[in-house]
Amino acid sequence: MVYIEDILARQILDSRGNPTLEVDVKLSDGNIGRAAVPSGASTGKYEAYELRDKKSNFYSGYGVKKAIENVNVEIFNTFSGRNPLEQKSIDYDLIELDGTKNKSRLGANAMLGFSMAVARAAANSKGLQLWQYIGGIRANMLPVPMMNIINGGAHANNRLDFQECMIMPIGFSTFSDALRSGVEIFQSLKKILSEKSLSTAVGDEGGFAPNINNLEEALSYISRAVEKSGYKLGEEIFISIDAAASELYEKGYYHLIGEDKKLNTEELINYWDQICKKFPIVSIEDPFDETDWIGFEELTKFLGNKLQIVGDDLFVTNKNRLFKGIKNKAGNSILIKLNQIGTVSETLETIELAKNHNFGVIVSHRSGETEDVFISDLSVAINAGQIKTGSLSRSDRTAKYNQLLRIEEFLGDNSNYYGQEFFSKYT
Ligand code: 2PG
Ligand code: MG
Repeated sequence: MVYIEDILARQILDSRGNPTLEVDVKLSDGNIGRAAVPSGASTGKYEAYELRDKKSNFYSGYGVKKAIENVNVEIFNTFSGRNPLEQKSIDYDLIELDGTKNKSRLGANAMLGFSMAVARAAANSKGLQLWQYIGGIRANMLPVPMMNIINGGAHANNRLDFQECMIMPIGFSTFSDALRSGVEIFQSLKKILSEKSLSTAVGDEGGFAPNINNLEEALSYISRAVEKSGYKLGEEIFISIDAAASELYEKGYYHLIGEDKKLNTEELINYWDQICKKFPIVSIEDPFDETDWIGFEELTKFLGNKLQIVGDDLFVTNKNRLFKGIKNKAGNSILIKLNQIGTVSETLETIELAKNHNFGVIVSHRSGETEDVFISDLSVAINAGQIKTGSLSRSDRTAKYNQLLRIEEFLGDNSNYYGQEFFSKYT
């Protein structure tokens, strides 16, 4: 039997220059699995706990020394000698070892780094690519990318209230053509913005962060860029938004400072309705606060057959929260982030629950990323159909697209692109 011989965590840097963990799992057959852990900025309050040292004179409190020690001592002592193919029992023993509800003792970052590295090591040991190992022979679907080409909210220092304005190249038959359209639109947008003397510096996810202060203006610039690139908005290219509304919510109201508006839930529903009438929007993520179940339910009732309504902070990749959403018809899709829940197995279980109830599944990066492309493989492994991994600049973002290009090439004629299926569901 192949077994885990060594486990080694080290500190590396994420795309914001903050420390994070990279974990190596070395097997008795000589194979190594390596994984790095991402980190959010607009984190949901129900996410698993990210362990930071909080010593202000050391990486401004962002150090991960304790999390690294937890991997190198406790996790190593418990899991060396184990069979890496037993992902599920390893993950559940890891949860038990931690012993807390939110993974705060060992740290979800420590746990996830190990869990992901085990999966990679097992794949390598089997001579398989990660997506093949996780997905088996049914894995063949390349995802529609949600490309975040205008950044706002907590990811940029402009006045745009909402966090992400994304394009979705749906009307294409291959991933590589869809990606190309995104790149061309991104470059056109750059020209349009600079002609208007607006900044073309990029935000955390590689999209532009021009100093504009309302959503309509941002979407108008995107519409022009689509047109200038020779694509048809509403036929080939559609718009998707991550409102990240938890960041705007205080005492029952949504404070849109850039737009100078203070809206209650009902007024915000109306706001979404109006903006959907003006632009071909097919997906809105976190249109309401993570506690505003009523908002999600009402919007789903009202627009859920036309629109993907995605829970990110609402569900935090957590099976129990998703279950509540399914029961109450709050949203119709889930954003999947491994580090919101903290192990590979729990992530896969949440995905399975979503799929069994016809919820859309979007595999997602975090705003603080690394060069690790685990999520690209995951998106294909589970035939998610959608991936959200930022804009068309910054290697931390393009690395994910580049891995999808490699997988597409490998699958050749066996590959499918989700565009048409998405199209028939929501457009
Ligand atoms: C989000 C993510 C990723 P963060 O809100 O969906 O785009 O941002 O990682 O900052 O939570
Ligand atoms: Mg989000």
